[in-house]
Amino acid sequence: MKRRQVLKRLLQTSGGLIAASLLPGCSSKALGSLFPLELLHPEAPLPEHLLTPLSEFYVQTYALAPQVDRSTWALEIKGAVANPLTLTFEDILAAPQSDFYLTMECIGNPTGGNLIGNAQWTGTPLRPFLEQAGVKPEAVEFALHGADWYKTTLPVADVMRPEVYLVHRMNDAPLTQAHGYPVRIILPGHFGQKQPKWLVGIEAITSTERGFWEQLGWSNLAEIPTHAMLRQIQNTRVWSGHHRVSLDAGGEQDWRQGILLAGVALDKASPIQTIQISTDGGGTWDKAEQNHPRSPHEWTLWRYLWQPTTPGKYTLLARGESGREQQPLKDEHHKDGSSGVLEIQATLQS
Ligand SMILES: Nc1nc2c(c(=O)[nH]1)N[C@H]1C(S)=C(S)[C@@H](COP(=O)(O)O)O[C@H]1N2
Ligand SMILES: [Mo]
Repeated sequence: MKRRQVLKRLLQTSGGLIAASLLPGCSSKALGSLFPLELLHPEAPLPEHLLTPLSEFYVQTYALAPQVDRSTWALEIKGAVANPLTLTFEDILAAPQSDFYLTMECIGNPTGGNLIGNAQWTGTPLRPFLEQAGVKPEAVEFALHGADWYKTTLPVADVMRPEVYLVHRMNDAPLTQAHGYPVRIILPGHFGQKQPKWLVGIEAITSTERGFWEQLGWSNLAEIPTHAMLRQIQNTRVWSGHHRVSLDAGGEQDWRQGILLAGVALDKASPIQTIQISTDGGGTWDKAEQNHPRSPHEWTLWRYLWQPTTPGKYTLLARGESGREQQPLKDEHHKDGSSGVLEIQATLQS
């Protein structure tokens, strides 16, 4: 069977939603297939963007989500600054607005896990406000504060980057309470813990401090390593390092018709150059097809058509490479974010 026919067949047999795959301690929402397979039609290029619907976007909050009133909300820029500022929501709206795509991931996401989502965000750059406030030379870091008393810190230069935004919309709707209504900060290149929701304070500090998660041992910079994740095998959402799939011969999901593997890859700043796929536990590797998002902060989408000929047990791996680094096979430091290659066991029935 030709590649085109194979993919057509996959499209015909995988319309429905699959049952929920749950992470311990994670929200118990039913998850559909990551890639709507219509988007994988061989005649269509890989989509440019794949947005995570809000209904599937993970929520990670250490305490209860505070209820913040937009009309009384204020953001204080304070500490070691020449002119402390208090910004209202109207001040944020009056500044120039733009949209951008960015993938948010929790540092505690196990490789392949569901604590990751891609959204379109709307807001305004933070930098002009910091310039207006006049950061004093003795400032070394900013402490970022949420209305729930969440705190995290980053070096001054990192927070002064022009790509750091105050955002108030996500996927073209106002931020929901769970995602930080009315305003959160986005610091590209860092895991989610560096992006406080319900942002109420930006404080220039003159000695280094550690934030909430950082005091518990999680990485202080929390930069996103180069990592590719296999997320979907045919219409099954893959979600853990111990995931096993079994595929039948014959019937609707006949593996002899070809098996579609698909996933995402991300790095803190460098475009993903290749995603290598192995179906023999790392013995041989083959390049996946991928898209090339304009922003390195949006996940790269990839797919690979695997055409095995013999039944048996296989170990599937996906390994990403950016201009910066090649993804390690094993995780070294779990509290720096999971970066090791996910091993998926696939059994092909005879
Ligand atoms: N104020 C506040 N901001 C926060 C958190 C929090 O608990 N409180 N959790 C952080 C963590 S650990 C992550 S991974 C992201 C998750 O963002 P999301 O819930 O919008 O997906 O928010 C970050 N911002
Ligand atoms: Mo997180």
